[in-house]
Amino acid sequence: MIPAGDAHQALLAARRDRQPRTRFSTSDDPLDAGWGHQVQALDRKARTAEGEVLVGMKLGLNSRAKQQTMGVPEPIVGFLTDAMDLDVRGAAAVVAGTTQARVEPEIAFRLAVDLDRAVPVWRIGDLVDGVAVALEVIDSRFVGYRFGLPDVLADNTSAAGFTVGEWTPLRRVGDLATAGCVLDVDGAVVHTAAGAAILGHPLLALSHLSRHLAAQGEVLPAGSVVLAGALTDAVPVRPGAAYGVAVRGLGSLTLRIP
Ligand code: 0L1
Repeated sequence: MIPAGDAHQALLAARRDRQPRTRFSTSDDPLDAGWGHQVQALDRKARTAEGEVLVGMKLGLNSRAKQQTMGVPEPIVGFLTDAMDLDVRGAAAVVAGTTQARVEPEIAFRLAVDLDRAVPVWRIGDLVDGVAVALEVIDSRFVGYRFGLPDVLADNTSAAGFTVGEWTPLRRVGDLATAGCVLDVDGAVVHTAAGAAILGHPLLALSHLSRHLAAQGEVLPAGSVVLAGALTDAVPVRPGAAYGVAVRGLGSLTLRIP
């Protein structure tokens, strides 16, 4: 088994040199999710030591569309820092550091309280102080996005960048499960979905996250952003293109790539 520290260094090199690599897990050495989390924790420690600030968490592979496309049948959790915020850092800077970037439509939640325990589904709404439409830029450090569960966890769930629209209080948003989502590129619709694509209801992503954090003994502070996971398959990033997402009740958002 490749030691977690060596895998972390290899992923750093892949990111720095913009040179995707082959996956670590093989049929002879399948690795496991615990190993993936260990590598991800090393990445997070290194980034915060360099001054990046943790601003939230992201869930991935919450929709059947994404699970089937990526061949990983369960949700995954990664972290977000201020350096990934496209509005802080600028889309040009984030995209310049990627090699095979893709964009996907998301629903974002803002935490009203510290998330410090596993929260039952019927109390999840109490955790949320705002909901927004969002776009995530992902960039796998594995050639052609070919990875297994431990690999994608080690690679911080392919996180590269994100942007969030206007926050709306949860009580003013209708049923998120039936909210329609439209993703367009340069005005042409490429994917559609409903909120239920995310685990049956986007709020269940928060429930999943609360159990994950409780298992890790970790607290996510009030004010943090949570990306609930892509509603549809991702689309490749092209220089000069504009990516638009609209979700009923949450409004719309456009990301322009220079
Ligand atoms: O590279 C990937 O597709 C893994 C991250 C998935 C992000 C998501 O499903 O929201």
